[in-house]
Amino acid sequence: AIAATLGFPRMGPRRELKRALESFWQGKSTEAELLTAAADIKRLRWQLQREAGIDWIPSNDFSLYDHVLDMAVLFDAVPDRFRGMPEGSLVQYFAMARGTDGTSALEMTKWFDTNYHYLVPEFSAQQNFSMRVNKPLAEYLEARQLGIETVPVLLGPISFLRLGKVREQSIEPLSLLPRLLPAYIELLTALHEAGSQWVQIDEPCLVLDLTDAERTSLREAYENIAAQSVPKIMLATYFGSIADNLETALALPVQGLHVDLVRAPHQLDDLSRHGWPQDWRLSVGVIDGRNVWRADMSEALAQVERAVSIAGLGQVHVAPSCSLLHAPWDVELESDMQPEVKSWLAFAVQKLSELCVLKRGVNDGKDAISNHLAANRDARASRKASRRLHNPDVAKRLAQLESLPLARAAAFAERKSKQQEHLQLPSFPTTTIGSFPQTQHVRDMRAKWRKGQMSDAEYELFLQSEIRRWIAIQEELGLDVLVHGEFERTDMVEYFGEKLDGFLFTRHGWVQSYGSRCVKPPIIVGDVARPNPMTVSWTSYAQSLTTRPVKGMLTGPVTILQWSFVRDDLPRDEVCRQIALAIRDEVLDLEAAGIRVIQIDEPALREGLPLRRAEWDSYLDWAVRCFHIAASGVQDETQIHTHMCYAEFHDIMPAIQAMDADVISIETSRSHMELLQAFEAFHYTNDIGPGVYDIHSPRVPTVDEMAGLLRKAATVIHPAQLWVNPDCGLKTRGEAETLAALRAMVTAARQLRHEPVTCS
Ligand code: THG
Ligand code: ZN
Repeated sequence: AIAATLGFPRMGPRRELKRALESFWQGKSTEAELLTAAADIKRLRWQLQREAGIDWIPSNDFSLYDHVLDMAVLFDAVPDRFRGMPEGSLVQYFAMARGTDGTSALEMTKWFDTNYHYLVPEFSAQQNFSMRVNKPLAEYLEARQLGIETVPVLLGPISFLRLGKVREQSIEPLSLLPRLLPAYIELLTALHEAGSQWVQIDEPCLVLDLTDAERTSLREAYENIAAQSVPKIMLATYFGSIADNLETALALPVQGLHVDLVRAPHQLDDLSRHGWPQDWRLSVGVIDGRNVWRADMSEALAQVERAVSIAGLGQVHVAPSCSLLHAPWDVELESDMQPEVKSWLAFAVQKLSELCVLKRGVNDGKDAISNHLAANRDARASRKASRRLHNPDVAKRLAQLESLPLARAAAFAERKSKQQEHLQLPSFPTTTIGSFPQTQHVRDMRAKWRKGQMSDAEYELFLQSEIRRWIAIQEELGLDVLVHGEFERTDMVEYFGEKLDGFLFTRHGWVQSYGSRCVKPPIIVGDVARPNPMTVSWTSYAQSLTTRPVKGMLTGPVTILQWSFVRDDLPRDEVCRQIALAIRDEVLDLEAAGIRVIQIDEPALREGLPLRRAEWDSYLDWAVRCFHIAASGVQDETQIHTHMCYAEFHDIMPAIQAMDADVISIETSRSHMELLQAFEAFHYTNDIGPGVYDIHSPRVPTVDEMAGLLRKAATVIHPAQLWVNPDCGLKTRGEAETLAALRAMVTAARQLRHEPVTCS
């Protein structure tokens, strides 16, 4: 058996790629300097893998921005608006990724159920594909120059098309396959001619529900490819079970299949039942590419041995479940972390060693790795026994959940009138999503405080002065429901994790989110509990400064779960209920402190949706229940808001309704209120704030634009249900543009208040 990886993190141990990109974008470095930095990172990744003992080392898994964008550019799927730019240049590439003053970027969306975002290829009805600068070949040769034979990784033609969109929506992306295939074959032929024996073709769409037409397209694609002189093909699936697509996959003219045994361990049963094609390589993903825990090595070894019994020793690849892109780089960088805790964790570099130990175990026998197995058992036992894991109070509260009424006491209509009595809001009430611009000044002060150059008291005074300044601004702008501005928070999930028991933190555990942007997910290691209030003092302080209602701002349980690395010794829904109870405590403390409007954000609710439809209902059941646990303890008079972004709602409307938030704010402005179609088809009864302007752009929208969007919304949703707000938090915006945009937004709301009711 050999050890294989499917992809490696791109940022570098200290996010060198992020620095190189941002410096280039700011004009502080040249293209040559950027490319040199990228080459250094690529070399480091290859050498690390080779030195660890990995036999199957990928190339072309690196990208300056995104691997899906790379494929679009490679095959010339460049929308017309980018055509004026130098063809094939970095200027054009980054314009597609990030937009320019006059040109909007490609749309960005979540890569399957991860927190990584890819750029959505935009095709047209007249789309022609041709091979341009051959990046996969260049990287393959670049590695060979360093003496490292690599396996080029390509996104498969079916997944590539399926992840894209045709501008003319009546046309199915897969209908473009016959036009894509010649370019795809040209790419594979070039790799073959350069000496590449194997390629890894990722078809993660094989773990989704596929139609018969899609299966036919798969056969068509691979039969056409196999008819040419191309490298041997390892077909990679990940993030779930290939399940009912197994038969299709095993009938394709390829030479190997990768399966994700972490997400779907039973797949080996399916394979052995079906019969393994002779001479095919079987790549078994036994090391979790999506989480940070050390593997259970004896269990992983048993799986690998099982794979050997199916495919034969010479045909087995010991591999991570998916690309290591989704794991942080190296736990050894965590110099402040307790050694015991470190011994529980495996980041990308540690996962390489795990793979190589397993390879030795299966090739040379268990005895050859007995010391590793023993150390692994000890580390796992130490984690299991750790006092960090168990909090008897949490278990007790979870057991009592059954007897808790988990819905609001009164129906929405009754709550709404009680809330209105207290809040006295005008029609088309205005608010914001929670955060105000985190200026360089705010960041500098936080950095000083973190470094100990500023006392806690001084830092608190500074934050209070920012809150004071922004309460005055909001009153002057005429907003109706105010917020404190969240100046004390970096990433919202990190902020709450730091205040809760049961979480671990890293200093360098960055994971790419999109382009140069990274997140540092907290690690949920033990039972989650809230020892002390987390937000009450900031919100109460803000409320003490104004007679208008101040909205308390919390992150919801599903989002905290979804954006953390989660312990693997409890089911996710149980961990989520623990978080929900902690948030419930915070909600009740806010209410007791006199806060009458509380927002519980759930931007990640949609991305947590299982990839297979058959599993949706059970997920939505517990996710919605967790929202109820968090939200339902309050009195009728307390108004619960929630916020969601980047979501397509139409297929989960019943769940959104079941959350029963008094007000939901959603991102709609980029799609010009298209999202509201969902609310048209489904009769949603509670209040809604469809975002009236896109906070991702520095452009200040006009009063007319926003009033126009509101009028459009009012044709679908009763005006009495409508709120007026931007479509997301304003943390990343500048102060001047934020003030101008909010001023215009309030003016638009006032206009609508004076217009005769026109609708539904
Ligand atoms: N938090 C977490 N996950 C997320 C988001 C979030 N996933 C979806 C979406 N929001 C992703 N968006 C972003 C936006 C900005 C940044 C990261 C993800 C970002 N990161 C800083 C960077 O890379 O420079 C680092 C942040 C920091 O210093 O703490 O700007 O909001 N968990
Ligand atoms: Zn948002």
